[in-house]
Amino acid sequence: MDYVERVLSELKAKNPNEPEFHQAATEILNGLRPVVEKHPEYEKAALLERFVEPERVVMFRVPWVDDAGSVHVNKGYRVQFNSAIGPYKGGLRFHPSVNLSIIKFLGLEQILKNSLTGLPIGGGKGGSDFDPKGKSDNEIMRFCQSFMTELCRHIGQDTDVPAGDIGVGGREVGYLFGQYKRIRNEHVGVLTGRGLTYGGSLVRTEATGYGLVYITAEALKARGDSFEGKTVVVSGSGNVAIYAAEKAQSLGAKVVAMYDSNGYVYDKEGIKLDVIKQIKEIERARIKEYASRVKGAEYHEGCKGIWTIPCDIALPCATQNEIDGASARILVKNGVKYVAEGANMPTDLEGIEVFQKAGVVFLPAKAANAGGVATSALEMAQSSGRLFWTFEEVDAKLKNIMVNIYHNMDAAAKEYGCEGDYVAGANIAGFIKVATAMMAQGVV
Ligand code: NDP
Ligand code: 2IT
Repeated sequence: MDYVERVLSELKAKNPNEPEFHQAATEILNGLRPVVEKHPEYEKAALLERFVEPERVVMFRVPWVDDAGSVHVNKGYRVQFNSAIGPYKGGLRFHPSVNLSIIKFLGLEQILKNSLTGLPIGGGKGGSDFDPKGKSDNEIMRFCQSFMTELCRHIGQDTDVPAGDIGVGGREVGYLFGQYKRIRNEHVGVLTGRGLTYGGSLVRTEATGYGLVYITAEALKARGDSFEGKTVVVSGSGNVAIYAAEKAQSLGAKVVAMYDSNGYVYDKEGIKLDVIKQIKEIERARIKEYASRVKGAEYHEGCKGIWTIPCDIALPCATQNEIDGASARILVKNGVKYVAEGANMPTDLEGIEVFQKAGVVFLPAKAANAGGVATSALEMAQSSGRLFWTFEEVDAKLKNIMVNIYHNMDAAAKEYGCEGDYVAGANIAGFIKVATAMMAQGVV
């Protein structure tokens, strides 16, 4: 058993019933094998064992009262995974599926993603099994206030800076920030994704989706190609999906399908994003509505069918494990050439293998969706400096970061003998900086 296998088997034994955490750790550590072989000192320092163990896990009760006066209790989490290169940084997810395994997988990924941005941010993640769907604004506000009443003891602008993720957007960040400020009496950059009137950064709303398209455009450019005239399928219809679709369209691609958790819409003329934005961002309604508003569009119940639509580029932007081996095989059969992950871990391990064996250019989440957290770090910089940059300035920095990530992971893959394997390349490029910092800081 080599070092990587030993750490993985110990991790599974010590953390049973955490399948998503096992999956993320397997993908990451397998990619790091050439690095730990080159650096035997890492094993002596138990570096991988420390890397996969969160520095701190906070779990708490979140009681709240609904509009009818009934009392509810949800679970709250914050996993402060790794602070070697900067304060913990990562989103909060509010979704009924949230559990410790999911928050730990997201936190582990976040360490390497944040390192890849080149900015000084460590890795963390949090959330709750609270379901925001169907709740009134007042219920959302009371929940966020209760959640922050506990969380505020554990975070701070130089300690841990949360942001949004699934189910946490501008509205939730606003309520969370309001409660933090009220309890701590500090107006600081303790959350990112804030509104533009109270410390937020231009481009943060668009950043993950735009960044996803910028890095994919760089991969296309390296192969003498572009988004122009390409058929694109985008899964999800939330923050990441909408702005990925918007940027892909602006570069001349045709986005033909999107979904929410009930089903997908197919519009062979190209999805009309103003209609999607109206339904999803303003009305918070179901995507099914699209087919009743746009002539010629089709709605299909269920999500999986979206991957049977032929496309050149697939951008999974909803959630983990939305593309399994079977869906990957259909995409390949239908001629997909590029898959770039907007969501975190949307492709399962079998799906990744199918894409890589078929020669599909596969851009893994920790590189491809790093634009969101990178722009969060730019928001932190603006908050600390008490200044604001223009849209063009932030967008240019974001683009530059995504182009650099592409070339860094490409170079790392080449250097470690796995050219074109961006899963390994991204893991290696992200890990080296974290490992170097951890080694320098001693056994902590
Ligand atoms: P949103 O809440 O804005 O949107 C999520 C979208 O995914 C919705 O369309 C939602 O459908 C769909 N979805 C969620 N869960 C499921 C599910 N189990 N099955 C099918 N569809 C589902 O979240 P974001 O756009 O912010 O996040 C999407 C992904 O991107 C996540 O994986 C997140 O971790 C990742 N990400 C987000 C970043 C950000 O800056 N926001 C940064 C980097 C990554 P429905 O409305 O029906 O629930
Ligand atoms: O998965 C992610 O990178 C995010 N949800 C964004 C995190 C952040 O701190 O902006």
